[in-house]
Amino acid sequence: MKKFVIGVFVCALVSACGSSPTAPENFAQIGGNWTGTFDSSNWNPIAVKVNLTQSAGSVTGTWAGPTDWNGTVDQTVSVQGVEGLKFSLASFDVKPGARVKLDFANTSDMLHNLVVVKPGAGTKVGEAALKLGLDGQKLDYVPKSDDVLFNTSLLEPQKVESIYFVAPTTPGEYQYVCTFPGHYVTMQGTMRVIR
Ligand SMILES: [Cu+2]
Repeated sequence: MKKFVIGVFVCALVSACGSSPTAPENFAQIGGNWTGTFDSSNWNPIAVKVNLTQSAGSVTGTWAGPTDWNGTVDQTVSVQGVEGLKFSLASFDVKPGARVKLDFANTSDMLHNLVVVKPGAGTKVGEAALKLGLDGQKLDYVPKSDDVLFNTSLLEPQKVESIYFVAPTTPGEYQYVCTFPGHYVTMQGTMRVIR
């Protein structure tokens, strides 16, 4: 999995701050303070992610999304990881092929991610994450699997991350799951792709 660092967060706070971030091909020029990584093998229709950091109630870092989206997002969805090992939404709907911005906020005091998987694959992917063992942490507990469609990073408490993806074109009941070991048992939801 190829990852590019596409920015440096809060340069002013880092003494060894380098030159300003350069957006890779296909990416909008982004100003200000921000950080992000994206997985080039996951470019359209897979998620592009931007990590945003929350401080004093405000989110630092903005991004209009992939350049070829021309600043348009068809749908924005906000989901939180909440206390009690749950997602704040049991389900949400997206249209087939929609350009989706998904804001994931971890408002609990545990580590969480959000992994969108193929229909029916939530538990399977959760179990695969359990078997990652010592490799799990560096993979954000996301197993390498064709069942995984889009995912956020593993977020510490009070962190926010937005990912951008093109929804599957095939309608169905996809699932999202937190793959931090053991959480998949209760941390699952349904992303309905529906016309
Ligand atoms: Cu979790």
